[in-house]
Amino acid sequence: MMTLYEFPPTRSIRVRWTLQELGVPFEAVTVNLVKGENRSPDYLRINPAGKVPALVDGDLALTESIAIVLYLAEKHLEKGLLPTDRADRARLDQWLLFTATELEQPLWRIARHTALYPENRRLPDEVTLAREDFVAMARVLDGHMAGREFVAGERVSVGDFVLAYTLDWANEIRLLEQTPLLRSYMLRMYERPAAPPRIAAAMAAIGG
Ligand SMILES: N[C@@H](CCC(=O)N[C@@H](CS)C(=O)NCC(=O)O)C(=O)O
Repeated sequence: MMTLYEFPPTRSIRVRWTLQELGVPFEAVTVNLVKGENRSPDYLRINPAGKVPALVDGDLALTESIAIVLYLAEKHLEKGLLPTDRADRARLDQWLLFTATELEQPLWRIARHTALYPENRRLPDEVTLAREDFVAMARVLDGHMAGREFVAGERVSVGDFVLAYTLDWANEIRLLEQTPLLRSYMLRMYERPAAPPRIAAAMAAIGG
């Protein structure tokens, strides 16, 4: 049985989403970041970075949400969460990297400079710049998504779960207002029966 180490509002949602879409059994362990459980010696043995998510599958302890969802989709290739066409697979990798570097990084900079760094070290200009960076790259994605149902190929893939979660994060800080197409794509993805709770619901559940 695989074990997912998660904390619901975080990037672990990407992995839970993938596991639920695959319909495979897994054990879920909550690593409460608010209580600092990610810094316990036991958890640091699984992920020395002290971050969630992590997935343990037999002898394999894997970190990095995108590496984990790709592993899961490859392990259960028959479930069709990866494009079979070589060009579509390359496009999937392209958009996964775009999501991690061009979309998620500005969101992470905003989170750090509004909430995570010590108050006296936060840089308001960095937040303004990161918001601009996000919107510029969201517009590029918006152009790509015009007339498309899924981010890569003609079927849903793990790229859609990673992207929809990231867009939900952006939506939480009102960064999708200029790209309504991306917002409706994100909402459509979360209507899937196997979708996890939205970030706002996960936050409410932990009293955030
Ligand atoms: N690139 C990593 C990022 C993981 C990450 O930064 N997780 C955050 C929550 S979204 C975390 O565990 N933070 C705890 C900490 O840094 O102490 C991934 O995608 O898995």
